[in-house]
Parts: sequence; structure tokens; C-alpha cells
Amino acid sequence: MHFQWYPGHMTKARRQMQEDMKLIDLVIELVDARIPLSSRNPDIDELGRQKARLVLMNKADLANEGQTQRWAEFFREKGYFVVKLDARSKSGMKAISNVVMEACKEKIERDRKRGIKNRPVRAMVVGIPNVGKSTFINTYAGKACTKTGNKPGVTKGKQWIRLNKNVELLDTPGILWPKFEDQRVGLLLALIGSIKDEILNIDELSLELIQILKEHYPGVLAGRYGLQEGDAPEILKQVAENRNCVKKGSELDYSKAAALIIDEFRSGRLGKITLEFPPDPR
Ligand SMILES: Nc1nc2c(ncn2[C@@H]2O[C@H](COP(=O)(O)OP(=O)(O)OP(=O)(O)O)[C@@H](O)[C@H]2O)c(=O)[nH]1
Ligand SMILES: [Mg+2]
Repeated sequence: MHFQWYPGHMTKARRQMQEDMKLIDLVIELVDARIPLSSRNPDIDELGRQKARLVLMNKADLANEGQTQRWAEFFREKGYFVVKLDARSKSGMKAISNVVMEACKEKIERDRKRGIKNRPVRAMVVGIPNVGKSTFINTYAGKACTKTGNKPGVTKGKQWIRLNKNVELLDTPGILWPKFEDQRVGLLLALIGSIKDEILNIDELSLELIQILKEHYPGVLAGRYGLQEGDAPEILKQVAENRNCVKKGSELDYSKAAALIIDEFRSGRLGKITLEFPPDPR
């Protein structure tokens, strides 16, 4: 399967982000907890160097908890602050405020030594499309937030959202395009729904998903669809049979079965499933 993307957007977004970086202390990077590496654009490390870094493992409600834990440790070892998150839920937000202050401790200390008091930390949210940036900003900022408007002396036209007395957020999140010279990365992005389904071969995609499920989550497919976990095409056939996916003339409709499995994975109906695993032995 071959995936493609739109490099024109990439250059523009990157330039914009480079400018925005000059205004902030902290990069809040959202990744998808189901594919924590494939859902990040590694350029952010270059763009955000010398900034405090917070990785939010979003959609953690859909990911395997043990794997999310292991990924969190993976990122922490690399020097990022990490919070697991369901951006739709308000409950994780208090923890984030604390971690933001912790991540920006050095900046706050620097300010203090220079006699600057109570200058809010400025942060920017970044991440690939559909990772939950807008949801996060809405939940975190809530209704109580006030746009602080243009700040004279900073950059014209920048809107800041005042989260509380300590933190201001740039109100437009930075979009990072995923990188997929690596076809495996493209595949994983397609499975979580970050690439338009129209350009994908849904049957092939479902076979890849079945393969991962069979290997890392044995019994999940058997339990959900009442089948024997043989080879992937055989599993797809059984799903088509058991879920009555048929075309006119009672021929099996593999594409319908494929779409069904992928949809049930994406919506969490197959359970909490991580598709990518941290590099060290499990
Ligand atoms: N299950 C789950 N769904 C989430 C979570 N966060 C966001 N979503 C859903 O993911 C979808 C995309 O969320 P957005 O906030 O629009 O993502 P975005 O990063 O702003 O996307 P773009 O603006 O396209 O770059 C929406 O349907 C959200 O409801 C989460 O933590 N868990
Ligand atoms: Mg958005």
C-alpha cells in the first residue's frame, strides 16, 4: 500500500511554527497514545529545542494502559514531561497545570532572579491533524477563559488564551504533518483514522490490523466476532460471515467486513488497544 501527503502545507506550517516558537516557553505536544511515535513529527525536536517540553499522550482512553505507562517512561527518560490524557474529560486537567509549572521551573526561577514576578508561562499546543488539539484547548481553557487579545510589543495578531494566572496559551495550535517515508508509520496513521479513508485500500488495512491484534491481543477477535484466530484473510472471511456482510447474490462483502473491524477498533469497541510498542523488550 502506498500513502501520500501534501508537502506544500508542510513548509508553510513549519515556517509559521518557527515564528511562534519565539514567543513561548513551553511546547505542549499531543501524541496519540495508541501510536505514540508514529503520531509525532520528529521535526518538533529541532523546532522546540531550548524550550520546555510536555508530551500529552492523548486518547489514552483508547490505548492499552500498561503500554501507555511504558511509553510514558520512554518519553520521560528522554527528558520530556509526560501526562496521559483523555482531552474530552476535564479530570486530567488539574494534573497538567501542575506539570506545566514543573516543566517551566527554570524559566520561573530565571524570572525571579531578574526581579520579574508573575509573568505567566506561555505555551503552544502542537500535534498532527486529528490528534485532539482543539479538544484539548477547549477543555483546558474551558468557558471561563478570556482571550487576552493582542499584546503590544509581541507579535501583531497573536491571540492568547489566559488559562489561569500562571499560564497563557497561544490560541492557534500548530499543525505538524506526520512523516511517513516509512510505510509502517503510514499504515498506523491510517488505522487510527488520520489519513482519509478514500485514498486507502480498506481490505489491506484491515488485514494489517488483524495481524497486529492476533499477535499482541490474542483472543480479542475471537471474543468479539466468535471466530477462530487463523491467518488474517481467514479471519476477515469469518467476520464477513458472522456479521452477515454480503453483497447482492449472497457473495461475501470483504470490504464491508474490513470497514467494520476498522471502525470498531477506532471507536474502542474492540477494547483498549495500542498498536505500537516501546523499543525495549516487553
Ligand atoms: N476517545 C477520544 N477521542 C478524542 C480525544 N481527544 C479528542 N478526541 C476526538 O478526536 C477527534 C479530533 O479532535 P480535534 O480536537 O478536532 O483534533 P485536532 O488535533 O484539533 O484536529 P485538526 O484541527 O484537524 O488538526 C474529535 O472527534 C474528538 O472528539 C480523547 O482523548 N479520546
Ligand atoms: Mg483542530
